[in-house]
Formats: sequence, C-alpha cells, structure tokens
Amino acid sequence: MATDTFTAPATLGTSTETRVVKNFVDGEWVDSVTGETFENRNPADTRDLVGIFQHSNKDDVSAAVDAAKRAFAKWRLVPAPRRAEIVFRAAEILIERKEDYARDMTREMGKVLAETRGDVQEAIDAAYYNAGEGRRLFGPTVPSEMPNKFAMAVRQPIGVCGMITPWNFPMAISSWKLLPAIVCGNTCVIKPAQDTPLSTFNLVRALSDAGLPKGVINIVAGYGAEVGTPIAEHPDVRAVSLTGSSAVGRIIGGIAAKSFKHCSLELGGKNPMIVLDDANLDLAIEGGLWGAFGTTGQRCTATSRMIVQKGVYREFVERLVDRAKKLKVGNGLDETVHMGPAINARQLETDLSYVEVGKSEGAKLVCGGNRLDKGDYAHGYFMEPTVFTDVDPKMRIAQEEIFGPVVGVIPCDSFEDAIEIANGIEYGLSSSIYTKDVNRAFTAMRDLYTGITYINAPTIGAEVHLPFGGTKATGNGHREGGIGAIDFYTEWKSVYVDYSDKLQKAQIDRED
Ligand code: UN1
Repeated sequence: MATDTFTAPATLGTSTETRVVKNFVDGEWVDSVTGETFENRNPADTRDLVGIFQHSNKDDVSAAVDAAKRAFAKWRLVPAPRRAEIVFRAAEILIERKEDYARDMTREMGKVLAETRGDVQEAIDAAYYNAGEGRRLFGPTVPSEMPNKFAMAVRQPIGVCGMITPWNFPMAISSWKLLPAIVCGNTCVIKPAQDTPLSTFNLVRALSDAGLPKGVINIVAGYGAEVGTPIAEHPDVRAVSLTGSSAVGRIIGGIAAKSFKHCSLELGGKNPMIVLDDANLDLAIEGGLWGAFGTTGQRCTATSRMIVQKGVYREFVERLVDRAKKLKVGNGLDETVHMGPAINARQLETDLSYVEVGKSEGAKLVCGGNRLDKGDYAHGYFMEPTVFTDVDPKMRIAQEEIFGPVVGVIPCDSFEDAIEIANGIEYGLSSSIYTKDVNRAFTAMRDLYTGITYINAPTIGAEVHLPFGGTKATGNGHREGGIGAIDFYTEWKSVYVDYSDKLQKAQIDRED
C-alpha cells in the first residue's frame, strides 16, 4: 500500500491499489488528531476499496485554518499574474494526468469514464479561465466629482476561505471554488465529500506539483458535522462556499450569517425541460435522455421534469421509453456502459422510495423502477432508468429533488401553461425548452425563473466561464463560474487620491 498520495506517482490512478491518504495541511501529509480513518469504496463494486482517508475533527480544521492564515500573509502579496501562472501550470499537469484521474473518479464516484473525463476537463477549463483572470481582476476607474482627485476601486482578497464540496462533480466543483479563490489571493481549507475525496486530492496534488506554496490550500477529510460545521464556524474563516442540498445550505448559511462571513450556497434543483409541439423530437428525446440519466440523474442540474405539449406527448413518451429501456447500466469503467450506479446505499434507497411515492400518487410507471442486484450488479448500488408519465405538477415526484435516475413527464396544454408549471417549484437552477419558434424561445429566456436556461438542449452542460447558480431555494444569490466567482472571492476597496493639496469635501463643495 502507498502511504500517501503526495509522493506516489501520478500513474497510480490506473491501479486497483488501495491508497491511504492523509490530510494535506501546511504542505505536509498529516494524520488526523483522532487517529481514525474512513473508507472510500467503489459504488459499482463495494468489494473494491479505493482509499482510506482521515476521519478528522474540529482540531484538524483549526490546524488547517491556522496554516491557511499564515500562508495568506504572503500569498496575498504575490502578484495576481504570478499566482495565476501556477494555476496555468496545474492545467497542463491535469491534461497529462486526465485519464488517470478520470479512472480514479469513476472508481470512487461511479459515473462513466466519458463523464469523469469531462469532469477533469472542466477543472482544466476552470484552470485556464481563472489563470487568465490573474491578468484581469478588473475594477472601475471613474472620473471624480472633484478637480485634481482620482477615484478607482480595486479587488482585494478576503482571507481564509472554507469550501465544502459535493460528490457528484468531485474535481470540477472543487476547481470552481479553489481556483478563483487562490487567483484572487485567498487561501483555502477544503472538506471534500466523504464519498469522493480522492478527486479533490488529485486536483490539489496537481496544483502542488505546479508550485503552489505550502498552506495556500489545505484539505481536511471527514464528515459534515465534524469538519464542515467547524469550517463554517471558525472565526478566522472569512468566506464559506458550499455545494450541497438545500437542507445543509440552511444550516451552513445560518452558521455563516452569525459571524457575517461571505457565504455562497449552491443547492438543489428540480429542473424542467419543456417540449413544445413544434420541437425537433429526435433532438428533444436525445437531450432528455442525457439530461435525465447522465450521471445517473445525480446532478443539481439534472432534467427531472419533462413538460410536454399535448400534440407530441404520446409520441415523445413512447420513443423516450423505448430508448431509456435500451440504456446499459453497469460499472462506469466499462466503456460500453451508459449509466453507472447510485453513489451509495442511502441515495439508492431514496431513489427507490420515490418510485413508491410516484406509484402511490397515481403517476404511471412506464419504465424501470427496480433495483438491479443480480449477477454483475450484486455488489453495487444499481437501479433501472425510471420514467413516470401522467405526472401532475403538484405531485411530490414533480416537486422534490430526488437526485437519481427518475424522471417525471408532465402533459401540458400550451406554452403559457408550460412556463407556469416550470416555475411552480421551490427551486430555480436550470431550465430548458425545445421549440423552433424564436419568439417563444426568447419569451422563455425571459420568463423561466432560473439561473440557467437552455434553448434546444437539456438542462445540463454549463460552461465554466459563465455564472452558475440559481434562484429561490437553489441558493443565496451568489454565482460560481466566470466573473461570478471572482466577485465572490474578492472584496471591493474604493480608493480616492486627492492631489489638489487642499481639503475637498465631495458633496459639500458646490457653488450652486
Ligand atoms: C451539477 O449539476 O451538479 O452543467 C453540476 C453541467 C456541468 C456541471 C453540473 N458542467 O452539466
């Protein structure tokens, strides 16, 4: 067994070896003070032990925050273009290691290789974008109201930032948080999801190998209550970024508010895809399958409601179900598989329990609904792609986030009806519409109350250089990605330079 990931060769990712991974604090690989560890197992085959990680507690968090605070004193003074060069180099390293890291991720998370390659690619994209930002970090320079006075605003780092990341995009979402934070001059303490810590370690290893100074990013593995909460509570943590459920968001947001920390919450979704009578049905079905069953439905942006106009409803359902039944479920390391397992036993139970909810509410189960546990499936958390039709918009399966391969098809009469159903929900992350009518497409772009809207594409597929996030219970108004993240990880300072050599009193000094 390798004893840490830091000294281990990058190619370890292709092995079936179990790695013992320590916390990464102040540039050192350290045991948790608890002396306890937890296991990271492959959800497609739980006999496969991917790694052993530190079961940390709040003392580990404190040590990591102290290291980050010390590192901040120097890091904030490194010119942003120099900070960005390290991130650029990390992108190049990630490209070299892409296949290994994708395989590691499929092993720990379950999604198919094509998707885990995409996840690593998203971190590479985020690295290039944020590396570029190191030469921008623009702020306004404005004409002063007064003569001989100069006025501008500059972006400043905030300090130590705490990050709590999810298991569904374990490298991409860690990169959305860490990379803009460090380019802006902050230092970080991150708690990766306990189901998928390895991918966050892989990302940070690439950064470390690219020359990131010690203490700039610290990783503390463990569970929410023991590590996540102490991060949000720590007085020296000045900003907290969480991607997770709305329930956890309420807790973390509440804790952060008490000490006026900046807090970015990226939470649940129940994303609608509207299919109008004039849609290109081939495209809508293809997109719907990808949106609903890609990542086993485990995306905050997953297509979980299909709102289909009556004229094409029957044909759409028939063809969608026909295609869904042909999807191959299995171990994501097999390149012929379309859909991997649920992340863990609890998520699978939730998915299956919603099948019962749907049936009891009177929705029609037309595809799937069962656990797969025979033969090759015996040691994993697999279930069939599941489709309900004749779903009423008020049913629980049409209102609550499931986070699994369960989609509900809702019939609707008109475009206006579709928009109302789409918006009649607690969440507001992503939405989409299939139509050839440009007027309706533009009306939908305006009226769908979500942070992201797709035209003639499913609800997934966001790119890293535009803002990512949502309305209502999906978050608290912040955005990740693009300039949204730069806004979150910096604090504005307005600077006035008076070179008139006399006291000028701004609004007071007027003749009129
Ligand atoms: C998520 O939905 O949990 O937009 C993240 C996408 C990906 C990221 C999804 N780039 O589909």
